[in-house]
Amino acid sequence: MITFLQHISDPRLRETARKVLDGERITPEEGIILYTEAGLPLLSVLARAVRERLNGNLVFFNRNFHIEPTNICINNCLFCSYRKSAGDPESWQYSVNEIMEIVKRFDNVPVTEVHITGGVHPKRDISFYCELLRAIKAHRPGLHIKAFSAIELDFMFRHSGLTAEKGLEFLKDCGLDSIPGGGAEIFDTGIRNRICPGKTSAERWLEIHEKGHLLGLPSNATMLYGHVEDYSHRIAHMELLRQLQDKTGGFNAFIPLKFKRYNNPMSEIPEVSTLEDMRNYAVSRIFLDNFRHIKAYWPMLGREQTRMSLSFGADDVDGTIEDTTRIYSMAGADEKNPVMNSEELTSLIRREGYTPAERDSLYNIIREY
Ligand code: V47
Repeated sequence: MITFLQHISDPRLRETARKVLDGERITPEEGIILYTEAGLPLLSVLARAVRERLNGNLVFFNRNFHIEPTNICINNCLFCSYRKSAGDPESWQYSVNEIMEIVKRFDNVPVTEVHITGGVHPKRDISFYCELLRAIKAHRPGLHIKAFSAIELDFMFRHSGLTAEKGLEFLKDCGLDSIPGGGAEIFDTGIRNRICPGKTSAERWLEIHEKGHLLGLPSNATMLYGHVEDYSHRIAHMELLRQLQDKTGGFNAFIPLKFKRYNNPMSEIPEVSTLEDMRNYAVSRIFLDNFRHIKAYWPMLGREQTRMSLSFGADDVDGTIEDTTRIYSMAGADEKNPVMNSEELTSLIRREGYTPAERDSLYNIIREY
């Protein structure tokens, strides 16, 4: 290993690489050095060392489907290709019965998780969402419900005058099992005001996740990158997540989300390259040393890029999805019909030399392939 490090001429980069290989935490400044000074081959070596320490040779996936109850939203995020106003012919708002019809389509499919998230509907309150959770649990008690981003939750709680703690306790009692990672975007206030003015603040996002963790509701965390932010904003975002994870240990996975430019008001911004995506996977894998899992969300990335991400620290490829999400297809994702069965997922993972492991929502292994 000493010989390998000797080939790195920049002393700051060499010291950063040494720390990573020795299992030491790197500082935010060292995170920036990795983004700006490290070549992709070095990043791949370092990220794979970290992923191997945490997950051996395993790459995880689950069997899941998504429900997007509505695309009507009080927010007007500039990166969003999906939001519509009430009354727009392209808007939708499913009733509890209509959502249950979707759930029932999977009655004979061995899915273990439903992921529910959508727009922040101005007229729906927490009792609507509780009724939905209860209906799903009554129909299929074993299905894990990962639902409602901190943005949707913030609105529900404010609307009904509940604290985050009380609101989460209530939803947990209705059947909520965990919280997805959406709505984090970039925590920096200046960037947030530019890309999603008026949206729930970073502090509130973090508060809701912290309260969830303390109540036994694990969650994920996302980062929307590749638009107007720079590396310092990405590192500051991950530093806040790393600090919260040190406190609670409640995050399951970190999910970098690449900004997709079609059909939204930020379309003039070019998308970053695949090489930049790989750089970002690797730095997040290395920096977030207390997150066990880094998820490459294949409906957004595309199959080939997902394969590549496994060499840059990703150890989770999300799930089978079953063609049930529109957030990315409407924003110009390569995957127009996001559906991959478990055979396709496992062969994608195997082709990169890893061992596929089907997991449940808490990363317990259901089956190794
Ligand atoms: O918060 C919206 C992003 C997120 C665009 O927890 C966009 O397992 C890129 O959070 N280009 C919602 N990104 C999706 C999400 C998610 C996805 C997969 C798994 C999990 C999980 C969570 O989608 C939003 C926003 O950051 N997004 N529009 C766009 N044009």
